[in-house]
Amino acid sequence: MKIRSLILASALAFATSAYAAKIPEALDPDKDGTIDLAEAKAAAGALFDKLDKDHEGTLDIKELQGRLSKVDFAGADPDKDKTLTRDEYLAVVEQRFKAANTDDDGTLDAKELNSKQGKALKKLLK
Ligand SMILES: [Ca+2]
Ligand SMILES: [Ca+2]
Ligand SMILES: [Ca+2]
Repeated sequence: MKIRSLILASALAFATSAYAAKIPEALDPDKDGTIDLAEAKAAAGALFDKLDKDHEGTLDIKELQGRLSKVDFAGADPDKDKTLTRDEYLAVVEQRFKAANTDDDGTLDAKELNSKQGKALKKLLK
């Protein structure tokens, strides 16, 4: 009995820590365990600046370092000038955020963030 509850306790501790580890702190500054759209956009904006090495205020597909496929890039670049402005980049972020937020509650929890759509979003955040 004792061993059983010990195993249960450690399994629970493991599950809890795994859960906590799933939302990176950098993406969740208010530490409520979920990412809202403002947090996603703030992280995406910071990444945008980091990737924009020539400081032109735009990202080309090379600067994105594989974060968007060619097809996704073309879809994200409606004016077809082969670069993404910050607005174009954040529009993709918002689109992916909404796709990942399957329960439509305005935030992404760890489970949503680790879904296929959530992972696609994460690529644009860090
Ligand atoms: Ca949060
Ligand atoms: Ca463009
Ligand atoms: Ca949600």
